[in-house]
Amino acid sequence: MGTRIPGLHAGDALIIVDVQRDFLPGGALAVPDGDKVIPVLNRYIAEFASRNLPIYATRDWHPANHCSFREQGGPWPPHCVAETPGAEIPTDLQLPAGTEVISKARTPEKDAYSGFQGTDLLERLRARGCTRVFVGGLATDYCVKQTVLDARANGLDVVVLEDAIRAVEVNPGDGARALQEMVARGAVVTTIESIVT
Ligand code: VGL
Ligand code: ZN
Repeated sequence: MGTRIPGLHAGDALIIVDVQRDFLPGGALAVPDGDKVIPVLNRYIAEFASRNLPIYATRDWHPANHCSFREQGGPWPPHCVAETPGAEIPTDLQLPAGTEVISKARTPEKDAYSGFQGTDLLERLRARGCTRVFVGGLATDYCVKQTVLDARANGLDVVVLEDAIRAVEVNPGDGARALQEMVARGAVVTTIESIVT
């Protein structure tokens, strides 16, 4: 159950992490039930958009020879190669005009699970006066987790959208452990029912 949180207000932002074709069923690195986050995220998007609150969408945007790919000795099959269909954000995710897309892990040598790593996401949030971020997307145990932990490390209040995240679960329980870690670092957990009144 989500903690009851105050209503949305100025200073809040929505961060949608890595909802991309390769992380959805049928994709190169499919997250189990990854597609289930989309209708729920669309509800969060509608709430933020109707209040003119900023929305950010991060995306994995790898070169074809990225270090996280198995061919290069990394842990993952090739996925989210920049400019390919697998890297696309599916059109059924209803991102409004004005959504800011943040591309990450764009160089061969470095991986970046966090939307803050090697990007200007923090500067963009500060420029818009954002002090609290609501985070959902894929995957709970990798990019969602690292984005949340970095947001906390940067002094932002964080609300994790428990009903709009799914885990890879390389090891069973990784998703639950990741959520515990986020909460231990001060993130609050919520669901859409706590926001839509
Ligand atoms: C991710 C594995 C590899 C993620 C990205 O978005 O969670 N996971 N690259
Ligand atoms: Zn990746």
